[in-house]
Amino acid sequence: MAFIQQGPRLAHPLHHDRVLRAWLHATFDASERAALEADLTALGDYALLAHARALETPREEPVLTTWDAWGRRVDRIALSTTWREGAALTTRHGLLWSGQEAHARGLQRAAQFARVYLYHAASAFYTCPLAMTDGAVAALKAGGDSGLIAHALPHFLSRDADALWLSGQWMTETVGGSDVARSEVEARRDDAGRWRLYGRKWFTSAIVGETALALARPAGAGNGAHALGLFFVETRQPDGAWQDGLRIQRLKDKLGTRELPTAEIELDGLAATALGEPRHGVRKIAPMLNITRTWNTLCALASMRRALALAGDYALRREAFGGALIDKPLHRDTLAAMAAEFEAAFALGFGVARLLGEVESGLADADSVAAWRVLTPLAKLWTGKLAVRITSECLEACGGAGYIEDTGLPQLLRDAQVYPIWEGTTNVLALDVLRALEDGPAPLGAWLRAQWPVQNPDAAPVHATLDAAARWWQQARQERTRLEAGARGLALTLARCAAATLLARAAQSAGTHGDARPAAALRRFMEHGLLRLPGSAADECAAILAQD
Ligand code: MFK
Repeated sequence: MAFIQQGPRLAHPLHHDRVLRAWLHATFDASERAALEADLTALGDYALLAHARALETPREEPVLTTWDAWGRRVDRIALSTTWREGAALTTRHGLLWSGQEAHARGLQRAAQFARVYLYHAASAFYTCPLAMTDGAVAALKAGGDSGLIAHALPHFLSRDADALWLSGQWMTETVGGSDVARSEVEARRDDAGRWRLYGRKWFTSAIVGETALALARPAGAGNGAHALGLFFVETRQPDGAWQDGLRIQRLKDKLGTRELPTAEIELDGLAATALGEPRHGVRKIAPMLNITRTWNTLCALASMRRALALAGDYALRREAFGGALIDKPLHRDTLAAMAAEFEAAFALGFGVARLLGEVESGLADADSVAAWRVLTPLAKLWTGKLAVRITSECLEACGGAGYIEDTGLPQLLRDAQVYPIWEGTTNVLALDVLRALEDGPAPLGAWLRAQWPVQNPDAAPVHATLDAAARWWQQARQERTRLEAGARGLALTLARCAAATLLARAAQSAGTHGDARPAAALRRFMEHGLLRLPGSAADECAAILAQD
């Protein structure tokens, strides 16, 4: 009989993820773990089901129907099965509400993001509107409008699927998604004094959300970010029809995340509520950005983990050149190199999630708050890039099958390409790191040093790299162009130092239980190098780019 290769099989994402299990063990006490277990197991079960379904059924994509048969404008969006299951799973297993529960040690975000990590790869990016809804909770809380908070938060954090509201984040316009200070959508008061929005939003994920936070410029307010307001809108009328003044023009034809209905919309008098004075909209939406960037990080980790799990399983099943792939030294080395990078990224991503909970609970001191502010964009930018690299390499580890659609593997790479782009590109986030590092990298360096387990020999190269980063910043700060040009290198260096530090803590904790694997991952990660600062050749950009 002709040879038929077995495809990779997905093991239970909770029971067979040693990195996650060790982290759960190190973070929560036994009773907390027992309380979490039911949700995490159910989300892992769902991941298995969704994976099998995706392989067996034709891929679904959202469909926009603009007009009904009788000529009425309806803008109806038909969603995929996974998306239709999203609200029930979210509310039942606490994808949103668990992040706001009080916890004596501020671990509510850690518990929430463990759920996100298990759900994401199965969710067909239903996690995108969840991220934005979570961000809207933060922005509304920071805005302090008690009426609006009482109106919206019980829905955002509902445990009842029928009561759940999702929120969009309407920032990006035709002028772009990075320099949002140029936003053109206008806010005007109507005769009754009510704000109404006019103009086009060019990229609105989660268009099916019942609400959104929108940046808009009050008429006559002038240019720039300070002259933008932040507005809360409700998208639906009580009977479920769209509000007057909101039209879905088309769904975006994206490289990946194709089950996610991202839309272009036209606003023609949509009623809106200003969050406080309609000024400083970017400052007001910033709390949302930091939350969605944390989701981005955890979702990037989840995608990496899924790709590594499949490539790892494939290496056990695939025989070539007289033996299993996993026994081929070079293939094993390639997988181990990726796994070490992933394990370091996991330590950083979950470290940021945990820190977020401590900050929000008022348990973090000023140095930790400052560290969290910088670590959030660092984690997002590094994990976003790493997800593309790792998913690409995992496809290659499956050979030609990795390039064939109905193995389900190519989608991993297409989807991963979104992580470095949305919620701030790598370069925009590197510049945000400069913004957050006001006094340079030295305070973050000091905070990281304090996290190291005592007398750990791996600390020395990390500390030396942090010193090098601080020296580079001292020199580069004299010349803004140099500082900006090197911002990505600085950010990647700091991200790797932070990841090494947090992985060292995980390794120490695992070591007390006789588990030497995280320590081995740390050594391998350090071997890949920490330093990514630009060298002197970077000053020759203009010469390199010059054309005849
Ligand atoms: C599954 C996963 C999840 C996620 C899915 C989401 C899909 C959504 C798709 C999209 O919408 S993609 C488009 C996403 N766009 C962005 O994320 C925006 C990217 N651009 C930036 O982040 C720019 O850095 C920024 C718009 C913030 C720059 O604007 P400005 O006006 O040049 O910034 P400026 O003047 O430096 O900052 C304005 C204020 O905000 C300052 O405060 P003050 O007014 O008090 O001085 C800043 O300190 C503050 N700020 C900016 N970024 C902040 C921040 N504060 C805290 N945290 C931050 N990250």
